[in-house]
Amino acid sequence: MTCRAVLSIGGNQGDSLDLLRGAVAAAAREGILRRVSSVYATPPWGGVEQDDFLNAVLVVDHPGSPRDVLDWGFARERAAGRTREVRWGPRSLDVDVVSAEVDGTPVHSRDESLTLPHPRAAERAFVLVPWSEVEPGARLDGLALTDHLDALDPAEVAAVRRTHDRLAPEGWSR
Ligand code: PH2
Ligand code: MG
Ligand code: MG
Repeated sequence: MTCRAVLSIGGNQGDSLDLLRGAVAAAAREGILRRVSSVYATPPWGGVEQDDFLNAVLVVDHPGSPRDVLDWGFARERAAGRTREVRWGPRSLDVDVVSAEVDGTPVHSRDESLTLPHPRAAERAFVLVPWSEVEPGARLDGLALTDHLDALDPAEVAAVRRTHDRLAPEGWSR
């Protein structure tokens, strides 16, 4: 089984850039990394007052199932010292599976521990903007990412600011 997954990574506690780089380095080392977006500075989404986040999107080709990709993300979160937190509150590293394909077929899952596609991805400029950078032609719930972006408040989209930091390790090639 090969699972191609789109992962949203982000955090706002500790050295966020370093923690994002750690997750990307692990994916590169394991040979599963296919695409990495720029790093974006993003206002907190979800109504909890907290610091801005750094966010990015990765595309991976994992040799296992979507559940294995989720577990891979949990392992990265643990490596970043993640503890259980307030829902939508501050965290050191969050790795979310946004969408997945198994052997080229899109996965739809209503499992409460892994809902695919991610039920809130379409509302989150911090996911859609970096995702459209690395997969401009991607679709989510039958619509192009650009259509989802057009449906959001333009101020929310504009508040997702691309930085000049790079996540991929020196010399990485897919
Ligand atoms: N993650 C959340 C809640 N709110 N806001 C931004 N900007 N970026 C995030 O990654 C984020 C959030 C819960 O996972
Ligand atoms: Mg999340
Ligand atoms: Mg999460």
